[in-house]
Amino acid sequence: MRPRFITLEGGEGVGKTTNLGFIEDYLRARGIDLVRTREPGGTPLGERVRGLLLGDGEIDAQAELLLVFAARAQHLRDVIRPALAVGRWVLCDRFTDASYAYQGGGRGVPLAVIAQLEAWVQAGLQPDLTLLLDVPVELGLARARRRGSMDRFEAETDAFFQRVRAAYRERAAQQPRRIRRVDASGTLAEVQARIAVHLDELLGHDE
Ligand code: Z5A
Repeated sequence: MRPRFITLEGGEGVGKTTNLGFIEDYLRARGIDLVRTREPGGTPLGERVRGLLLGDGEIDAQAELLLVFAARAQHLRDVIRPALAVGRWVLCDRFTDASYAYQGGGRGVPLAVIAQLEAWVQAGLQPDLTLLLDVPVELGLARARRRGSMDRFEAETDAFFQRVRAAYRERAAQQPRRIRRVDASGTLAEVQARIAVHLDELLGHDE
């Protein structure tokens, strides 16, 4: 079976981390060998960049965008492309759709600039499937804030997260084959049943 590149996206508190474990188990139970990774992060350099991005202090929007793409370039070279090349699936917590949502929608960076970096760094590589976990901003923030200490993004305003959500939903509407919006409100069991439908569809393509 051709290896697949799956990404998980969404705003704050949508349950990405919680559901990544479910997706990993679901795929492994069906005999799929996969690499689970995340952005920003996934490599020693990427994890250091992540520390900078989530830490305290102001970061210019252009600098923020370049940092996420710097980490992504290393991640693609060291983790994502090598895994796919040897037939392993890749399951990644956030990828370039997050740059469009957070730096584009949230910070107002022109989408054309992000598209240029995407073309340069990814050279045509795109996820096969992106699951966009979607909940109203108020619900996601309430879940995220219950967890306690907040990082630099989580301290942003509600208006910022409304723009992030709108940008994600717009991308899903523009690329409906790749980006599947999953209603992530409701119980975990309900959300996971919705996710499984998309995984089954992807798995079914090779059967
Ligand atoms: N970023 C960027 O700006 N540009 C980029 O290009 C990239 C990233 C790649 C770090 O991401 C930041 O990087 C991110 C954008 C920026 N912004 N922030 N912050 P991250 O993915 O590491 O951070 P995060 O969004 O905060 O993810 P998270 O901490 O892993 O949260 P989550 O995955 O959305 O949620 P969770 O931890 O799985 O769940 C939250 C809580 O809700 C938890 O207590 C769960 O038990 C609970 N939960 C989950 N599902 C349910 C349901 N269905 N019902 C009830 N409760 C639930």
